[in-house]
Parts: sequence; C-alpha cells; structure tokens
Amino acid sequence: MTIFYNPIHALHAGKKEMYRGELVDAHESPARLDHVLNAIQDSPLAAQLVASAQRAPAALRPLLESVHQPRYLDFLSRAWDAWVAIDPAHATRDAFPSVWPIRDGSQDFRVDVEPHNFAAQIGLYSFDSGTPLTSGTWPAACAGAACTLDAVDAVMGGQPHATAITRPPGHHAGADYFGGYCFINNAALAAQQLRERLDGPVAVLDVDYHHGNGTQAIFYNRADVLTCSIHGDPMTEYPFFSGHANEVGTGAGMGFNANWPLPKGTSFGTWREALHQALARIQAFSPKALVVSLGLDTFTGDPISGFHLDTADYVQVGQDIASLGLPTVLVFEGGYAVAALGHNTVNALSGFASKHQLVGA
Ligand code: Q9C
Ligand code: ZN
Repeated sequence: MTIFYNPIHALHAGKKEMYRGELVDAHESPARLDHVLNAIQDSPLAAQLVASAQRAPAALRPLLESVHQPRYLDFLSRAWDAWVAIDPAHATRDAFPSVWPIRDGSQDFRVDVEPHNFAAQIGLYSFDSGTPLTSGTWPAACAGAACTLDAVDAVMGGQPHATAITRPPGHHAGADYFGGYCFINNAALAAQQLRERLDGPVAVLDVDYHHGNGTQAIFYNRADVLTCSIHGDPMTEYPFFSGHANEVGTGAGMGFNANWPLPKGTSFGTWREALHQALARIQAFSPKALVVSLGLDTFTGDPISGFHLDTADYVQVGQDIASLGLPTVLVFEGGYAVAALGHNTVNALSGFASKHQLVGA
C-alpha cells in the first residue's frame, strides 16, 4: 500500500472554533497530521509513505466538479481574498458564517440566487459555525483532493490498496456546502472516480465517529455507489440532522444508503457488531472497489466524541475491513486525541495491510 500524504496540509490552520458561545482553540489542527506522519515514520509502514504531488488548478477542477457544484468551488477559491477585501484587519482572523438559508429553498429562503454579500455567501455554502475558513483552506483542501486522487490512481494502476493521509477532512462536505471541519469531500471524490474508471459499482464505508452526511447526500439518489456509515446517534451527536437508520436512499438510490447510529458510550464489542453488519451489506452489493472514510475519533480518549475503542482495537478494525478483499482507498477523516492519533492510525493501517488479500487474486 502506498500511503500518500498532503504535504501542505498545514496551510489550513484554523485558529478558533465557535463552541458554547465562545471561541475555543480549533480541534482540527495541523498537529493532528504531524502526529500521524511521525508515527508512520516510526513504524514498519515508513517505506510506503510518499508526499502527494500538487495538481494544476485546471486539471483538478473537472475532477472536483464530479462531486461538487461549480459555484461552490468558485466561492471556496476566492473566499479568503473576498474576506480580506472587506477589511484588511480580517487577515488576522478566520472567516465564519453567521446567517444561513435554512430548510428548503423553494419554500423558505432562496438558495438559487447567490447574493453579492460575503456573509450571505459563506452562509449559503456552509451548515455550521464551527468550521473556520482560513487563508490556506483552499490550497490545502485542493492538495488533499490531489492526495486522494493519487491514492485512486495507485489502485487503478494495480495496487490492491492505497491511503490518503490528509486534512482538512472531507466527509461532512456536501455538493455545495462545507461544515464539520470539511470543505472538499475526498471520500466522495475517490468513490466517484473509482466508479467512473472501473465502470462498476463502488461502496463507501465511513467509520468516523460522526455521520458522513456529505457523502450520504452526494450519493443519496444513486444505486451505483453504496454508502454505509457507523456513527454516534444523531439524537445526541453531531451532525444531528442526519444519520438515522431510516435514511435508506431515495429514487433510484433507494436501498443504497445504510446507517448504523450507536449510542454515545458504545464499547468496541458492540461497535464491531455494527461493523460486521456493514461489511455484510457491502459484500452483498458486490462492489468493484471500496472507499473507507477512516476517522479515528471513535477512540475512547477523543475530546469531542463518545465511543470506547482502544488503541489496540484499531488493528482489529483494519483486519475486519480488509476481510472484504476489495481494491480499497482509505481516506483519513477525524480524530482529535492528537497524542494517540498516530498510534491509532498506524494500527488501523497495519491491521488492514496485514490481512488484505484481493478476492480472486
Ligand atoms: N466543538 C470530523 O470528525 N463540532 N468532524 C463539534 C465541538 C463538529 C467533526 C463540537 C465536529 C465535526 C471530520
Ligand atoms: Zn468525526
């Protein structure tokens, strides 16, 4: 497995996030990936670690448009300059939304018209106030997409599996909105590209603590990409407004989305039962490839999450997922217990690599 990492991830460094009425230090920080990369360097996986290459904007753009709307990408690409143009003092602080066109735009607020005002635009293209948009968000997110595409290319080139270690994460980002620390949906991008290039169905397995709402939404009306997510019950856990078990897809996509919401406090044993159900669902779908949204915020010590997986459990998680025997792209997502994050990631990747054997190979 080649493990590609985003060499300019640190350009996205949110200073603060809104939490309970005050600005607190951002949880989604460059230190997260530094810990992961250091742990990989100190592990037997070190020889597989490679910096991903930048891609020219003109080459990346059509690939990004395979999962995101053009006007959303246009907004992200110019957002920082627009923010600083309002007031040069903005250069020292990140941009946050403060007003949103909630609910269905046809019945309530308009989402078909993009206002000229920056506060209106950043609200139109976001769903929470906890995701700082920074000076380096766009280049870091583009490099993360390129990193993900390198992993896709590796699998298309014959590697049984490849990994993208990148941030900002992606699975909360929808076709035209950011949130949950996510801007470009890397897992959806990988799934869509594999779907196009393999000319067959693809499955996404999201094991991040939080429901992969963006990935679900992007493929919700499609039968050719099965989306499965195991996560904290949205009745109490972020992102709250999606992730229930009765979200099964719509139209042609009916039956091709599956959620396993679990209560805060869930142990590894119970979590693993859900994982085995998700793996059985994926196996029954017979996909040509698998994308894993690899969030490590299921860890018992995670500061914003509530499951109780231990560092050693991630070896088993990796092995269980590998048992599918599918060509696989693993994409890094959440995980905020920075001191343990590196070991947890290495265990998941090592467990996966130790067990993976392509079915039919
Ligand atoms: N201040 C991912 O794991 N904020 N996103 C929760 C904590 C949102 C998590 C409140 C958490 C988003 C990729
Ligand atoms: Zn998460």
